[in-house]
Amino acid sequence: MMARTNNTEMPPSDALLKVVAELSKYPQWILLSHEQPDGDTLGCGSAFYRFAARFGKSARWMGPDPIPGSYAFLPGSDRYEVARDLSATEESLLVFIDTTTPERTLSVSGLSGLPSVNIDHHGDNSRFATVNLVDPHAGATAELAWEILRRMGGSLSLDEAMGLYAGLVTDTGRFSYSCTTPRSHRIASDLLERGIRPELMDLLLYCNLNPQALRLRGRAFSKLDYDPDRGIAFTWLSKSDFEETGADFSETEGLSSDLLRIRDSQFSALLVENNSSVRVSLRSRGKISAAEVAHKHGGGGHPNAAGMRLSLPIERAIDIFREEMREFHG
Ligand SMILES: [Mn+2]
Repeated sequence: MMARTNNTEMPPSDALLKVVAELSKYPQWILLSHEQPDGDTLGCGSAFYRFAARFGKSARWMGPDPIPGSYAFLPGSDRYEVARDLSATEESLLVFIDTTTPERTLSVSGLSGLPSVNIDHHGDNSRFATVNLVDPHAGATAELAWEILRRMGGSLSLDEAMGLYAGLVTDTGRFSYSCTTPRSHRIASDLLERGIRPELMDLLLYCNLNPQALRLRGRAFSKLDYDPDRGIAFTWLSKSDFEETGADFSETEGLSSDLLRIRDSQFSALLVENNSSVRVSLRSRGKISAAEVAHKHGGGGHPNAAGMRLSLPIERAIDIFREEMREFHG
């Protein structure tokens, strides 16, 4: 477990000040969220986007995949642009948000020659931008975004606070993961001072499922394969599970974490058939590194939560994964 030494009174890092200077210098920001966007990349994007308007900057907010319906409440999400590629100029600043590598968002032509900042908390971030603010001790990129915006413009508006709170709550697992620090709670406290109502945010973020989503979960739970000796939970969803329940792909969110609600469980894997590949979500309590398993298959993430995509038929992916799990040592 990482040391919980971060707090809001820490002196700002050079990288943080450089990001603030870059954002102040450029009149246009291009805010980039990652593929299959989550609450953190979208919440921060939303906060930066709304802040830009208040701060006299023009901004675009973009990503390769649409915003899931459950995050449509985020301020500015109606202006989000879905694109696969982008040609930018030197007049605008590219702002990569919560993005481990540039490949995780839309492809920017001539990226290496363009001004860019990279704001992230993934330890395996490839530090690809001209200025890199990568802090693996941050529970969410939203914590870094809060530090940046606070230094740029004093107190935050309620709209901006909403985005940051959404990022903070979702990436810390409602303040339950080991990445949650005193700093996470101090930032949450500040956001509550800005007018955030936690019960309302909980409704928006977590009480938004439809019956199809619950039926889909039922399918995944009923196929559960559990190894009590090593605490490994494993299940999968195939195309027919989606067709027969009417649920869609985004409705698997949170499912792999639910598998770890089994007493004494250590590790979970959820395989989901998606078009011609299989998306794998891994969750761990720490004995087995989810990131290590994901890296072996070209994926990435944190020790406690990681993922990858296998270009295999689902049946084959299940076999391979079962085999591999026999070799895991917790
Ligand atoms: Mn994040």
